[in-house]
Amino acid sequence: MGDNPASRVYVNNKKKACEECGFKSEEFALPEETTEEELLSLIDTLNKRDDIDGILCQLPLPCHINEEKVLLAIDYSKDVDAFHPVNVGKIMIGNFDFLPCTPAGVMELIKLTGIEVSGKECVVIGRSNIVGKPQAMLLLHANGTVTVCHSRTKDLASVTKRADILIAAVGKANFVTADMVKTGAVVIDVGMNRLDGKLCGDVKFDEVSSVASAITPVPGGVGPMTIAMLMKNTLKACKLHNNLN
Ligand code: L34
Repeated sequence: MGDNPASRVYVNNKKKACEECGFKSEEFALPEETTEEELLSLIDTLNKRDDIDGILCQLPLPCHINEEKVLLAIDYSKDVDAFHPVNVGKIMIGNFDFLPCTPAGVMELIKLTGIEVSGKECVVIGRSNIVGKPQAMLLLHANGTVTVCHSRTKDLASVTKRADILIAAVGKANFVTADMVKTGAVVIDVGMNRLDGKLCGDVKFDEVSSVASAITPVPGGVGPMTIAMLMKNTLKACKLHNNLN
């Protein structure tokens, strides 16, 4: 909804991925001035359509829209973002249908690289509902020892330096510098910032990559994994709705 250039790129990437997977996707690009009632009414229609397995409302929404209300309106069995409170709760107790795409993508990156999480010191910088909080929960499920840092954390570098696995989800370009990272740490950059029109992450890649044992780039790191996990959730939703398994 609205005219956010970054959202445009992300949504296009999602539509492309759907095509590659053989999923049918429909985009409803609503103008900025659409009312909350109109948006909720569209969601209601999509909730009721049997031929729709997954619904995603790309964030951020314009400020006259109550985001919480919108996320709550999406049928939680079609909630391929896993942002509905029912799905958030299920993640908390470890009995979930859908995992939130970005944190799940991070876990997949770690797993496929052969890196063990169990028993490791995991530090997440950022406590958003979309990344930081669910990320901490997934690391905990994988038996990591998890610390969540945020803007009120005292002596941040002393905490991040403990990390065997460091996840940066701050939203500030080049925020994580080499002096904040332990030698040999695994560094995952969730940031998606524009600096003078150029896309960059939360981690100062050039200097941190000389300290880390593994590091993800931006672009070409967590972003594409987010989309891959969205496809995985969508397939899962389709199977659930059609009793295929
Ligand atoms: N509802 N809103 C909802 N679900 C989501 O999962 C998202 N997110 C975040 C923003 N709002 C959302 C995304 O899809 C961020 N995000 C996202 C998705 C894809 C990419 C980045 C963020 C991506 O494709 N990144 C590419 C580069 C893109 C570019 O050129 O700008 C990459 O290689 O990192």
